[in-house]
Order: sequence, then C-alpha cells, then structure tokens
Amino acid sequence: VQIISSIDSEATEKYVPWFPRKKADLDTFAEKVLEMGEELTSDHPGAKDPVYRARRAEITRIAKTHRHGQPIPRIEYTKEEVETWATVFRNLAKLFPTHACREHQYVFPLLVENCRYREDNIPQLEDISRFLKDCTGFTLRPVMGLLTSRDFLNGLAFRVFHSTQYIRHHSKPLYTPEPDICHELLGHANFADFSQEIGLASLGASDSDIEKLATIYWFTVEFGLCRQDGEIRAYGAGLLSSFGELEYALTDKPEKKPFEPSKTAVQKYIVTEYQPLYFVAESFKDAQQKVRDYAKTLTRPFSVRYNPYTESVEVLDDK
Ligand code: TIH
Ligand code: FE2
Repeated sequence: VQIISSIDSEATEKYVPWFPRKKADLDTFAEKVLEMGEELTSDHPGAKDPVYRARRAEITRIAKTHRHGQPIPRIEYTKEEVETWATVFRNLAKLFPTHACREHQYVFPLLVENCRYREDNIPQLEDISRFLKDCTGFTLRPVMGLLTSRDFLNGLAFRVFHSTQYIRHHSKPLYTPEPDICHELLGHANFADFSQEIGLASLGASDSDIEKLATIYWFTVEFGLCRQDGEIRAYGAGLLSSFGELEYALTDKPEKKPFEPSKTAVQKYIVTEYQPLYFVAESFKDAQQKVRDYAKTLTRPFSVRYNPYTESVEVLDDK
C-alpha cells in the first residue's frame, strides 16, 4: 500500500466516507487502481520493457473482470517467469532460518504442503485462497495493481487480501518497488488477525486516520521487525519477499527504533528503496496487541462489528 496525500479540512472530518458493508461491495474497487506513481515508473525495471508490459496487461485483465464469488482464473506462467520465481524462492529459503520470525517459519511449510509452493512452480491464487479460507477465513482477490490505502485497508475488514498475480521483472529479482506475486505469496504468508483489525478501523475513517493506519500497516505488516530469543527477526512481508532488503534490514546499516504506534503512525517513509528506518516490536504478539490498542484510540461517530456468518459489517450508532 502506498500513502496518498490527503486534504484534511474540517469538512472532511465531519463527513463519513462511503465504505463497503458486505464482501461483494469490494467489487467496486476492481477497476479503481492507481497509476504507477511517477517515482515508481522511473525506478521500475520493467517500465521500459514492452514485452513485460504486455504480459502484465494480459494478467491484470483477470483482476479487472473478477467478481466476488467467482474462482480466480489460473495462470500458466512462462518459463522465464518461473525462473524469476525460482531465484526469489531459492534465495529467500536460504535466509528464512536466520532472518524470519518463527511465526513465518511455522506457516511456510504448511504452504509448501498444501499449496504447491515449490522452487519450480508458482502457486495459484485460487489454491491459496481456498486453503486460507479453510484455516483462517481469509480469501484472496486478484488486483490490477496498487489500490488506494483506503480501499486496500477496507478489504482487510472482510478478511479479503487483494493480491497481484503478475511477477516482478526478471532483471531485478532481489527487490522490486511494488508488490508482485512473490511478495504476496512469500511475504504475506502469515495472514494475521490483526490485519483485519486495521481494516475494521479503516471503515469510514477520516482521511488523516486512513493515513495513520496505512503508515502503521507499512511499518508492521510490510516492514516490521521483532525481537525473538535475544535477536532481531523480520515479520514484515516487504522484507520476507525481498532477499536484498531482508539481508540489509538485519545489518546495522538502517536505523531501528522501538515500535510505538502513536509515533510510528506519523513517520514519513519512501516506497521505492530499502527503508532507512525500521520499527522493532518486543515480539510479533506484542506488535499485534499494540496495533489493536492503537486502533481503539481512533474515534469515529459509530462503531463496526464484523459478522462472519453473513460476511458483512454491522454499523452500531454510538450516538
Ligand atoms: N520490495 C518488495 C519486494 O521486493 O518483494 C515488494 C514490496 C513490498 C512493499 C511494497 S513493494
Ligand atoms: Fe504487501
């Protein structure tokens, strides 16, 4: 997710933005993707490769036409795409034992067993979505590219994770400035409950609260570090999918500060390079609890409750 600058006047504070009430409402996001930002375009290794661009357009057409309740079409990845995946997979598998938190190390073998995670096979979103639905209630939804922070976070409220289906450019497997299938599948393997809590807090939230929640999401779900047995380990998906940044993050080159949601929420960050600063939680669990407590401090004129039976949110008027 990327931060979208927002105008925050008193008027927008009083007005409650539209938000989805049921899972099928997420269909309205399908075509609302952000253009690759200018920064991203100039930095992106695939930006000037017409073959790569055409392939991306072909894959994103699936996301454009996908609707709630439909199976996610399978993609037959090319030999070159599978080779890129293999490079990322192989290098990350080497780093996980020493660099990834234990929660990630627990989930990874389950995906290997149940979802055909292999060096020579790019898993299919449909298989992972079904597996996750069974064990966590999360489902995946294909997405064309970056959604606004609001739309992406709103999806999490319904335990829906918007996932790209295309792969990074083969020239730069160690790091890509935007999400791709390696990032979604290798990085976001631990779909924690707390991402739904960030999502629920985002429904109808003011623009400034969306920005804070997106920043918290960035520094936890995407780039979080935590302590474990006296060492620092990565739990953030942006780290767990980039073998370049994963290695860098645990050296003493970047700055590290303790994770404190109210401070973290207003920290500026860049999206196209290795992060110069990470926030370290006492543990993965501790990060979760702190995010939960922080979400409760954001005020809205109403509260929401998720009903898992109907996959919809109930709005409770507090006034
Ligand atoms: N930089 C990550 C990678 O190379 O896998 C992808 C991204 C994470 C967060 C934003 S883009
Ligand atoms: Fe991500």
